[in-house]
Amino acid sequence: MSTRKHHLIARYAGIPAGRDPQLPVAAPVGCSILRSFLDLEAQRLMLTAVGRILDLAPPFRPLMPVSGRPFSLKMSNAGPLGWISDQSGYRYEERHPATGRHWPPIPEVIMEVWRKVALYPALPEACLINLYGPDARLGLHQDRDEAALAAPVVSISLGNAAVFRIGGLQRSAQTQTTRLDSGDVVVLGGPSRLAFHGIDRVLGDTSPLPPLPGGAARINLTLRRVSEPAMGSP
Ligand code: MD3
Ligand code: FE
Repeated sequence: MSTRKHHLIARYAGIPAGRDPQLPVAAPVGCSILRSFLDLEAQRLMLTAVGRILDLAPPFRPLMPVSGRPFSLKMSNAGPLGWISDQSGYRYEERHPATGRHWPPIPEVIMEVWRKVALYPALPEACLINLYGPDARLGLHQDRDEAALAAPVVSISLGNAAVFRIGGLQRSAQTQTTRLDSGDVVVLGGPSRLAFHGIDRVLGDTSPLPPLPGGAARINLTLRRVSEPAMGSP
């Protein structure tokens, strides 16, 4: 059986998915790294779709709540809800902060990844698009602005590789790093859903793809279910 299939079955059964061979320490249960999940053709299709989203919903630089310090990366979103951050806080909004328009829909090529790996009975409402320049990073944080914490977060990496850091459920827990390459998909379900994580750095000249939209060195998509699905809804 392929490693990929093994991870999915283990997660579905609610048992630990074995140690990822590239992680020195066991990752939090529910974290599955599906390396090379997308082939080059699928990655190119996805990039085209992301380019269209960015034409309609241009990348913006979020600000840290309170301090107003800018993030080193830029963001945009697709879907009925988009995640934004400014001096008044983090939240999901139906509209782009600069254009005032609704976010474009999540493209089918991206939805398809969720259907294959999320094993969750509702579709994602937000596709957050993180655009990294060569020197951008993302500090250690938890993703907990979603009511639907039983839904996994699904991450898709495109472009240059990056050093991904993951820890435990408390900021003080031990952390470890692994490399995420273009085409890798990470599923963060179960206990790992609330694990602290971040991106230490982008690794130059590691992209197998043509230049990325928005001039980014790396793009990460995260698919998120935000609201609890209504009982019995598909
Ligand atoms: C672990 N993005 O958008 S993706 C984020 O590569 C975010 O841009 C990073 O962290 C990136 O919030 C990391 C992998 C990832 C995504 C969501 C998670 C790991 C996660 C949620 C919970 C635990
Ligand atoms: Fe995150």
